[in-house]
Amino acid sequence: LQSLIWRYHTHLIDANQCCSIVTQAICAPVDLVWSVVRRFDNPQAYKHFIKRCSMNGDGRVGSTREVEVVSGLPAASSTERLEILDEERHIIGFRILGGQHRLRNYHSVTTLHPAELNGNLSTIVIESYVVDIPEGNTMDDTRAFVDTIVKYNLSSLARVSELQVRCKNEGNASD
Ligand code: A8S
Repeated sequence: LQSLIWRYHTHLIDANQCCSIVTQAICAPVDLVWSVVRRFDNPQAYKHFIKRCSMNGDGRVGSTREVEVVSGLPAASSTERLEILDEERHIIGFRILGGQHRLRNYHSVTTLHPAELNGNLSTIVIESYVVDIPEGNTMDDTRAFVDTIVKYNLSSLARVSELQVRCKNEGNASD
């Protein structure tokens, strides 16, 4: 685990950039969480700030997606490129290429790690990112803004995944 974190969540950054790391525990098995996270074409399954998404490509590295953001945010759209998708080690990463928003050169890596919480098969999610500090903003402002979005996304991911576990268990009970 330590070497995975070192390898995928250590970033070289410029003086005008900031980075951060957010973690989330989820009471659902890693394969279930991965089935949600791996869908580069369907981020709105748990990223609730995203209204619509259309993908260009076959879903492999190099594919791009065009996302439309819900109203009320200082953003409208984003063009994003899949940079890494490791199905065995449960790693996904993307980079923002452009769009109507202020997060230039944003890139993030998300890794899933199997765990056991209170005797349940569970998942630890680690997500780190790098982004340019927009002109007129401080590092602290930028980190606070992006951390809020990432934390919200990961807590939604927990909710969505845990709901699926419950549905499955209920299904088994009635078999
Ligand atoms: C992600 C992470 C982020 C998405 C941000 C940080 C974004 O979709 C939103 C607001 C913005 O200002 C930028 O994993 C952008 O999606 C919700 C449109 C990129």
